[in-house]
Amino acid sequence: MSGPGQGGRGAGGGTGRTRSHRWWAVAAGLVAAALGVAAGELLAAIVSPSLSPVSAVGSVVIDAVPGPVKDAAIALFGTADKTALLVGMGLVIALAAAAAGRLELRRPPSGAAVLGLFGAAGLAAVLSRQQFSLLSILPPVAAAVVAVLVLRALAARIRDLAAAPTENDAAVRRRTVLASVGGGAAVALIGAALAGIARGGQVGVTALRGAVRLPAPSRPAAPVPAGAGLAVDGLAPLVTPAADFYRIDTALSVPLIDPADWRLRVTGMVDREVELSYAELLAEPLQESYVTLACVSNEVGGDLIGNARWLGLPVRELLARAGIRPGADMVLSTSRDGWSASTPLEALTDDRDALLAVGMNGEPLPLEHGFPVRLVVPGLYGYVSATKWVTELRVTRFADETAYWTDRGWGERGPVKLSSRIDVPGRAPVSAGVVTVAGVAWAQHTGISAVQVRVDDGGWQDAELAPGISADTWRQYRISVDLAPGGHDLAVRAVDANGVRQAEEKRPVLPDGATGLHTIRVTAR
Ligand SMILES: Nc1nc2c(c(=O)[nH]1)N[C@H]1C(S)=C(S)[C@@H](COP(=O)(O)O)O[C@H]1N2
Ligand SMILES: [Mo]
Repeated sequence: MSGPGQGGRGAGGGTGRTRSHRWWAVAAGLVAAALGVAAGELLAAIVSPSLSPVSAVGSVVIDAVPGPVKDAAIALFGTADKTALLVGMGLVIALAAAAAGRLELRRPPSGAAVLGLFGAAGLAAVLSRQQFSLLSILPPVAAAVVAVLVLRALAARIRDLAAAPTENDAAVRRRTVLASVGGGAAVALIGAALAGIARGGQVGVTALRGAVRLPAPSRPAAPVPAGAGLAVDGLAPLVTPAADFYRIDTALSVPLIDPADWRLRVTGMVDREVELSYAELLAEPLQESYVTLACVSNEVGGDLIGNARWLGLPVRELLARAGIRPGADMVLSTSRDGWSASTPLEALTDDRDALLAVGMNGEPLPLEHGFPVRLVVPGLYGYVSATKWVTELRVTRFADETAYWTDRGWGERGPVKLSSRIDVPGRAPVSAGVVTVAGVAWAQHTGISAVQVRVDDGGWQDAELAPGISADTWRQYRISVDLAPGGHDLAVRAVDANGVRQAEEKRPVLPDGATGLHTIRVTAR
């Protein structure tokens, strides 16, 4: 065999062949990056499923992007925001990997250096996470080493091919390149599949959740009054099925918690610290209540709101057991993944049903909604109250500590704003004549007393208000209006139990919730 240097670079010189070498280089870059990512994810899955470098980078991105961008992403992608982020990350990595392949072919080892940089970014991301441990360094380092070595090896073979002195040599070397690139791609696929399987932690916790037997509530929820759920097609159901419940959190991969390992600690300005296991919590007298949970990022008319039946222990009983010291005015709740919320103490000690919840609609909490235990506080937006995967309640003072979103410019107090939404009619044109308008209105912990609908510049008309479950839940309304053929603007406004009317002034979701009236344009034919 002649030496690799013999023909010199570009010996095969024809533009067609050079172009095909470039494509091989792109493929080499992609395969190298894929193998690196697969190796890192596989190792992470084996070491600890919560240490995936991809998730760590994603979480850093989530924490780093400015609030308004995050809000825009939520508005644009809704609950698919995380899939969108992962797809975006995949595209960035693929583009960089393709470029790295080309670079490595022309100017080694600059392409390998690009992949090394990506590994370093993964390492930095892992190091910045809360759950940092020495072991967590391994996956990103392994990913970088694998990617760099594979790229160097593949690029060397492509250069070999480019330098083939004869067509015969070229044919042999092309087969070598094809076999290594193809083989690498196959191994990457298998590795990714194995990582998915090893991530079976998720499967495992799902099984543990399936084994949980929730106790019957000592204090069941008051029965839903007859007629509270109106039979109108397209109207949000009175009780939101868990599968349709909006999901908002900063956790790229759902924290996987074995209920047997779960502990809640009550700490801070207390007379005695209290610790509670899941079994102990289930043995407490639990109560059930319907609470409508809303996100502060919900735009007027938006769907980041849902109503569920929650089973849990009133937080005030737990706090009473710990004994609150004078001067405290806030409880900082922290989740397993390091997220936090600052809740006004009085919302957790007054007579409202603030719950340390284990159940949602009669089932253990879904993994995405906080399994095994979360907080639910009527009347407050989720960001200041609804900590999922909660592990600590620290009694403290607003003056001393801040929480995840309040650190990022959101209001310190987050009472839910009185609001209402039109669900029906939807976007499709309606037949002119009598048209049903229906939707929901909410003023958690205060209650709704009236809902009114306006057609174009007409007067406000009282809608039929369905009976409510409690002041903590939304209420459905319905009204028949007469629409002449043509376009019409429909608006809705609610009045709360104190007679306060929903604010018409348009305000954005930042810093403490949107205001304004939900208005829709309908075409009648
Ligand atoms: N651990 C954790 N809990 C969290 C969050 C989070 O990012 N992490 N987001 C909060 C926000 S902003 C909202 S609106 C509610 C949403 O709860 P859901 O996803 O069950 O609807 O969870 C709250 N609890
Ligand atoms: Mo939220």
